[in-house]
Amino acid sequence: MNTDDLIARHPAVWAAATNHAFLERVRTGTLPEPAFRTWLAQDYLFVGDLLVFQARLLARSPRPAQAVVAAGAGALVAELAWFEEHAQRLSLKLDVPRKDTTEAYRRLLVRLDQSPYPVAITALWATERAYLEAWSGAAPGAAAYRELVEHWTVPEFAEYVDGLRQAANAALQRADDPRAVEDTFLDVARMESAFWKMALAAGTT
Ligand code: HMH
Repeated sequence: MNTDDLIARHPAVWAAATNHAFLERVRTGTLPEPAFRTWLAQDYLFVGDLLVFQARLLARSPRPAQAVVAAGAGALVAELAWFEEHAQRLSLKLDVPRKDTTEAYRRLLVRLDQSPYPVAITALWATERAYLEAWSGAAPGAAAYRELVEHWTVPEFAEYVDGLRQAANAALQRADDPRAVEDTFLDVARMESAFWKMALAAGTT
């Protein structure tokens, strides 16, 4: 099994993770302001949680994967600063509680600390691959969101995701529990769609 197989075997779950009304509204400029603000604050919390997970993953990454995992962790640190700048511009508070979905995603990441390395690196790839596809579908995006869309559609981000794909596929050659890999892939994909749903719901209630 490799990363392509995971997506190919679960087209509906993957489509739900990467296409959502939230993104369509980013594309057309019809996203309610509270939905955007909720997404920004909750994704900031998520990125902090992802950094914790990724730092731990780096500690147990095999030598060939260290560069991509470390570079990604560094990029997440920069991304936190980027979120902080956006929040400041919008006078948005970032020290808000995690909503249920953000908390559930955090717990999934904590659980992955205990998972075999092939499961964890494949989950990281899936998380980032989902964002690349999701934002690519919203491109170029309405003027207000263009900078945001660009952040996850620049060639550097696509190259990073490809590096993760290679690291995951190298690990999957030796994965002794393909079922656990697949289950975790599905968990990540379902968290991704739940995250869009959570953000949009905040703007429509
Ligand atoms: C929910 N998934 C979510 N947020 C992100 N920022 C990424 C993936 C990519 O880092």
